[in-house]
Amino acid sequence: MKSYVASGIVLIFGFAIFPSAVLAADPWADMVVSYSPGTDPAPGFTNADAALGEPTRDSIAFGGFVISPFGGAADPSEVVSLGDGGELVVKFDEPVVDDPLNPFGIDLLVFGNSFLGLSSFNNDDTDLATGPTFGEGGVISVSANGTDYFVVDGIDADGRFPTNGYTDISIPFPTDGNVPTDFTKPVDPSFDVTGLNTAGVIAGYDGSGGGAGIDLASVGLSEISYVKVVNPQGSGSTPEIDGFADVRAVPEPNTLALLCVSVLTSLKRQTRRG
Ligand SMILES: [Ca+2]
Ligand SMILES: [Ca+2]
Ligand SMILES: [Ca+2]
Ligand SMILES: [Ca+2]
Repeated sequence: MKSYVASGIVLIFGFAIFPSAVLAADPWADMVVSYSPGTDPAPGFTNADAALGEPTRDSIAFGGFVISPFGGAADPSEVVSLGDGGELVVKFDEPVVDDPLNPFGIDLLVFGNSFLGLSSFNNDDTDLATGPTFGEGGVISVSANGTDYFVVDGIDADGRFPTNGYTDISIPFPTDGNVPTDFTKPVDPSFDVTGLNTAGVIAGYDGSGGGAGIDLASVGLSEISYVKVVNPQGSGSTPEIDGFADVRAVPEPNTLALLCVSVLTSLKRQTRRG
């Protein structure tokens, strides 16, 4: 009887507090539908599966380093490149939903290997973000059915905000991190990095792992399962893609309090019954 009650509790907590975690087996893209490298992708970076699963936190390139907003993923096992005219289409097993409880209205995150400009390279707190993000474009479009795609205007796939692996870093090029960021949490789109040192940038990320944030409402869709990234012919750049994430809904404090009350009430009921 006790074990029955215990599993009931887990179920209650799971449904009450992490509804999207229960629905989504994992929040990352699950399948490559198609990949066309285009002309002259970054040499060797043509493994499309690199865009599936969790974005890169620690790169194995150059002997290994920690991903920060100042240095992105750089190994062919981590990112896939789109040459001139290249195109990548991925699919999520569970739909990405335009959930009103998603932070800043952002529902989908696309991760590239962009990085922030720096005023100097002392690798300490005197190095300041100059403002611009060094990305390489990539036009994002989304689709519910895999046939009808809607272009997301003004948001580059390999652009703002650069990926960050850990919240406890204080220099631009750290060799280690202990507290992982949340790749399902968007950065506040109004955050301006200009003039901030690493600690300031990390504080502004507020635990997020970065990524280009997309509000599905902006294209009039309530949910999508397919994401396409195109490098238009003649763009002059070669975007890299690291991964895609379904943003995790965050219940408002009032909702959370109510859920806790209801969980406690049902626990009491179960205890009485047992
Ligand atoms: Ca998934
Ligand atoms: Ca939204
Ligand atoms: Ca890039
Ligand atoms: Ca990846």
